[in-house]
Amino acid sequence: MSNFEHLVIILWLGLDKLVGKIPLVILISWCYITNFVKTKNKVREGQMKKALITGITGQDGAYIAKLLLEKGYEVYGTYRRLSTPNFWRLEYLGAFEKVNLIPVDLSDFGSIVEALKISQPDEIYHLAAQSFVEASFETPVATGDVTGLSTTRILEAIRQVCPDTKFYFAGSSEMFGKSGLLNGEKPLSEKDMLYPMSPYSAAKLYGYWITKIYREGYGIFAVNGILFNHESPLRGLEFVTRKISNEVAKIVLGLSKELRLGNLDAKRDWGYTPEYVESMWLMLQQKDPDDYVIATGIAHSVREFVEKAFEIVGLDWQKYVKVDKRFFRPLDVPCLIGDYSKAKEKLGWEPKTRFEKLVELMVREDINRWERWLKGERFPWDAPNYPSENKIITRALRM
Ligand code: NAP
Ligand code: G4F
Repeated sequence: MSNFEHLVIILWLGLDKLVGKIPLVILISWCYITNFVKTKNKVREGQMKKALITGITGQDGAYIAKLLLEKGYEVYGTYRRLSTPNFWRLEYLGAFEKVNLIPVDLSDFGSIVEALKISQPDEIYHLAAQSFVEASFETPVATGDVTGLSTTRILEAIRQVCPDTKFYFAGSSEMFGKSGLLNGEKPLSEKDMLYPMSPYSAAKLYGYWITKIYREGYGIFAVNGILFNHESPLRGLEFVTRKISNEVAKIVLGLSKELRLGNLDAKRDWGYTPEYVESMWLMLQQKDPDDYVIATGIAHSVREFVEKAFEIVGLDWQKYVKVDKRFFRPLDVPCLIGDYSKAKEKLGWEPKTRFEKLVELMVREDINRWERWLKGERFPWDAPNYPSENKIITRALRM
């Protein structure tokens, strides 16, 4: 509804006592119907922008789907067939019913081409990836394929089918790898050296370069977002921040007794995901394609995250946290801090949510979910179905 229509309803509410409820009901229905017709007409007239999101079931995919819907886009998402559907994040954000879903296997070029023909997107956000760094040591070849090579499949499909479509590649601060250490823990910018330390980041580096090659070689509007770690209550449970917030919630409610972690000294620059997906959209609204670092400029150690999370619930972390060999990696990036000054200058983008607030909102949301669960409420959410990590035999354990 337009602002004018809202205003009319508010004024009418004032008159409600005088004229009775029936005209009000008619007016509201009329507003919704005209709004629905307007939206349909926009699609028909081609005014509404269309976006295709790969990895729409993931953390970033769900948040950007919501953002684009709010901006009036017609949103399409690709997903892979799983034996159990995995749309809980979209449901959680109220976006599930509003997006169009296309089954795609990223190793299958034909299914990618088909998705482009169906959606005819103005913008593609390529977010699908094997995104867990630890798992990339377990499955380096598959990670290379989905996280790296699938980027070429999509770019090649764009080149053949819809060369005017704008393309976003989800690059990563992991690509800096050892550069963070060599840089003396100074914030890393677009100009710093990329020195990957995992099969995941080597695959991302490939995706980053192929994105530049299609931009420079074929004139495709293709950008690299070099995003530092970003977190939220929709973060996967295997990532350290959500693992901590979820386990702290369970401990404080008496559902768990300990939290087992790996390298507590690693430092990361953690931001809040809803703000980070806005930067992806901004990158595709610029006149020219370019690459941007997105970060907060401040890093904290895993230990600091743990301390803060336990402090929020008034517990002493040292009584609950155990260091466990299984969560160490063959190689681990010691420190990542980002310099987002280019994004600030060119995109007008800045982080808003700081570390303390981020930890707090994650812990509070996990407590809220487990409290509801204890009361017997069931709602879309990952944690109760997650296997105990004791059952998972990681590479570190086998070494
Ligand atoms: P996420 O929650 O793990 O989501 C990953 C998405 O990729 C999910 O939709 C997942 O589908 C899909 N996917 C995984 N393997 C696939 C495969 N073999 N075939 C098709 N789809 C597959 O990751 P995220 O945090 O949203 O991150 C989004 C992107 O940004 C990723 O490319 C990630 O590498 C990159 N990135 C993330 C961060 C961060 O801090 N979050 C920072 C820098 C870059 P299922 O739901 O079916 O598993
Ligand atoms: O939360 P993490 O698994 O994230 P990581 O490896 O930094 O990767 C994430 O951010 C990247 C951007 O830099 C993305 F590209 C990538 O897709 C992903 O989203 O681990 C963070 C740190 C690591 O140093 C890890 O060794 O936490 C350390 N850590 C310590 N104990 C642990 C644990 N990580 C996990 N996952 N689980 C632990 O028990």
